[in-house]
Amino acid sequence: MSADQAVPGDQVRPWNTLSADEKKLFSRLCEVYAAFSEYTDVQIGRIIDHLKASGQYENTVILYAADNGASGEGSPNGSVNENKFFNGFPDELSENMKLINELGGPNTYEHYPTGWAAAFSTPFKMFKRYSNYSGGTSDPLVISWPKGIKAKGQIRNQYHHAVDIVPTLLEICKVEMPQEYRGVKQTPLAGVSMKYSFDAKADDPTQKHVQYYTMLGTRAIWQDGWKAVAVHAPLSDKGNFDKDKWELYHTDVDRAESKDLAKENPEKLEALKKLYDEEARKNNAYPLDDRTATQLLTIERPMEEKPTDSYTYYPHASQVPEAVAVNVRGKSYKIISNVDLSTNASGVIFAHGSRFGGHTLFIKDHKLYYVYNFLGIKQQQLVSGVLKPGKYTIGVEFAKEKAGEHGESIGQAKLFVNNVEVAQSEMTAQVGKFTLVGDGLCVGYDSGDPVSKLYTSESSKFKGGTIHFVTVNTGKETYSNLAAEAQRALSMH
Ligand SMILES: [Ca+2]
Repeated sequence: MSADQAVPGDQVRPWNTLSADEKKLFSRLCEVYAAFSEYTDVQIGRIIDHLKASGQYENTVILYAADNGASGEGSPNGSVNENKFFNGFPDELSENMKLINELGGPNTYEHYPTGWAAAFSTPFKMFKRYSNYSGGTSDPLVISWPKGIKAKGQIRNQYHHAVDIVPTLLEICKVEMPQEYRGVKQTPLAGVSMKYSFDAKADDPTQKHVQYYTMLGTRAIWQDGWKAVAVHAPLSDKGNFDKDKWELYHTDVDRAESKDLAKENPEKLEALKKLYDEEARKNNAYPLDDRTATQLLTIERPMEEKPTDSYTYYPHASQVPEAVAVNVRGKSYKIISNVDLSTNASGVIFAHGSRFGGHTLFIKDHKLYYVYNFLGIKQQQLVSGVLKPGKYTIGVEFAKEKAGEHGESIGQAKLFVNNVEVAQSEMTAQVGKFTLVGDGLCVGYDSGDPVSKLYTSESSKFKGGTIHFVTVNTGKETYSNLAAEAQRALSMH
């Protein structure tokens, strides 16, 4: 991919340019992935064993495939925390080296470097997210159905796509796709059945004629053995789709898409570009969207309730999923809580996230702590003096001052007890989410994985007192005014 299109995070570092330490780290990341694949395979074997033992194996259709090409989300140096990718924050080799002996364990959320993704996708170009090239989309598909398929251990080369799986299953089951279900008109199936291939020869012609591809700003179209590809990197935020250069491949004879024939066949290319537009309109593929991962993941979603800059949470409730919790990403914010501490008060007052990123306000050894865990890289900590038993208004203020080199928030954090500042420090905060899924916002405990190493899941449960509420405010009101209001509420209890 040309330099003006390429994305730095998707670059591959050539093996012969790596240091001995780097080779050791990169090898280990790959070994852990291999172990994960083997483990997964063994677990699927258990399902097969059960199907055999229960007499269901012969008449069960099993389709075995990955969901895309090898993943290139591990950065050129590999990652010990994939959430860095989703925060637009690069991996540091020295940080990763520190964790080499922990890879594959609970302390890492690892991902192998882009070089392995390129190697695993060979002979195809690029990797996951690049829907334009086969390295992003091609996977082996194994189909097993002992009662219905005579052939055993054979290969079929007919061109097909994941959208062809449902039509295949419907044909096997002799079921017709309803045009309407419970009064709702159904979107017509995009694919064609692959069932004919069970009895076909390896190189018999495919019964598929057209397939479009699109994802994250990338696009391509295949028709009867030819494929047109727009050269555009996913998540690149470069836009200008009308200026994309197109390539042309004769996939019937060049399955690896290695020889660009655009210059020799300009008419063919133009016809395929036109066909892409038709298929994209038919399949709702527009608009093309190449916004970055951080941009996509931090889109404000429409909500039922009116927009507000103040959220109040109470104890004894389920965790609140990040998508509907207060959004402090890239902003200044205040957290204020009224608590009643007895002699042995301890545990989490407020927490959101995990060891891979999050923030938490808690009591330990009679002191108030605020820890902001920036992407698992650094645990930034503010701590008070000893708090005697009693009623308190406690809280934190983070005032964002600027954006750092990678867009992260940099500012001052202050810890307060009864509206008096007890600690202050510079702090770096995330602009992306704390987690992709799970580990929501909690009051009175830290769900799933703990944000701070200073407590465990078990000891995170608040005891020895009462949490009245926790308010998170992202508005303009000063900390002092909000705390004064909370203190008045506390005096009435
Ligand atoms: Ca958690």
